[in-house]
Amino acid sequence: MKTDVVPLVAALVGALLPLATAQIAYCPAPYILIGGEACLYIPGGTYTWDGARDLCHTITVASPYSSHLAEIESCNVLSSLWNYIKYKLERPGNYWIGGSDSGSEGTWYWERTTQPDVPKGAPFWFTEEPDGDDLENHLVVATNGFFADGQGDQLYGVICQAII
Ligand SMILES: [Ca+2]
Repeated sequence: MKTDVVPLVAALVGALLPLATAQIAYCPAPYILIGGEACLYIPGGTYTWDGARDLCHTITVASPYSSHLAEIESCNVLSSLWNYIKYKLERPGNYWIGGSDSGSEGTWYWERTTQPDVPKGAPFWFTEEPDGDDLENHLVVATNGFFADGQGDQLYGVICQAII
């Protein structure tokens, strides 16, 4: 009996694992799969945060995806993204993503959903970030690979995400 149970358990684990880890197998062009979980694209050029948001919205992708500033909620995606930017693209720098606390100081939300689901604290945010109070209300993946708050009129790179 025991010998029959082991393959059954293995089959069940194999069937459930993709659901548990939210793996994505395919991303619509020009997006690429980062960390096995997120479809991200990094256009060239630098933009204000508003300009970055508008740029992502103009990228046409196949249904059911749509394009937005990136919503990074996974440590795996953040570290994989930073390795991609630094070692593959070789373009380390500051990059806008889709978070803001412009509506309510200290409450960080995603611009697409207006939900306060932006991760808080370590290991996403760098030590003592966010530190800009009312002067810095938009979310940056900074040169050190961690979240920071930035002034929305600064010109930074852009990370877009294709989201279902
Ligand atoms: Ca702020």
